[in-house]
Amino acid sequence: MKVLILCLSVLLPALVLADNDCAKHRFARGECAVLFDDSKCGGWKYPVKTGYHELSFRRRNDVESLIVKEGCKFTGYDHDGTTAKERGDFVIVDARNSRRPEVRELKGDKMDERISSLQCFCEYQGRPSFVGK
Ligand SMILES: [Ca+2]
Ligand SMILES: [Ca+2]
Repeated sequence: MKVLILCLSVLLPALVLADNDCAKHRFARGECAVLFDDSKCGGWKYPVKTGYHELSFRRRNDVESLIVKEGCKFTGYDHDGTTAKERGDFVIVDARNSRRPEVRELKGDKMDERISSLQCFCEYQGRPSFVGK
């Protein structure tokens, strides 16, 4: 029993912390989004900068959750490719109108563990956007 209590007192705070990991990330300059191996921002963590990127063999078809910086828009694609058609299915997380990073769990989404390439860009913040000009 004593061992069990000891285990719980060690494990419980760790679980609570893991749950909050998504909100805790501080974006470095130029970072647009962060990809995670597991749900709730668990497992390996891979920050991506703005632009188009193809994931390495180790990271492709493995992303289960991600966060997108406020003011930015993320698109994750099923395949590598130079055209949208080649890249196939995709998932969009649009945080351009957000004041906080947008957390997305991919569980239940068709793109769960399927992202192989991605595109991410940010708009300037604190300025009016001229969408539709
Ligand atoms: Ca995974
Ligand atoms: Ca894929």
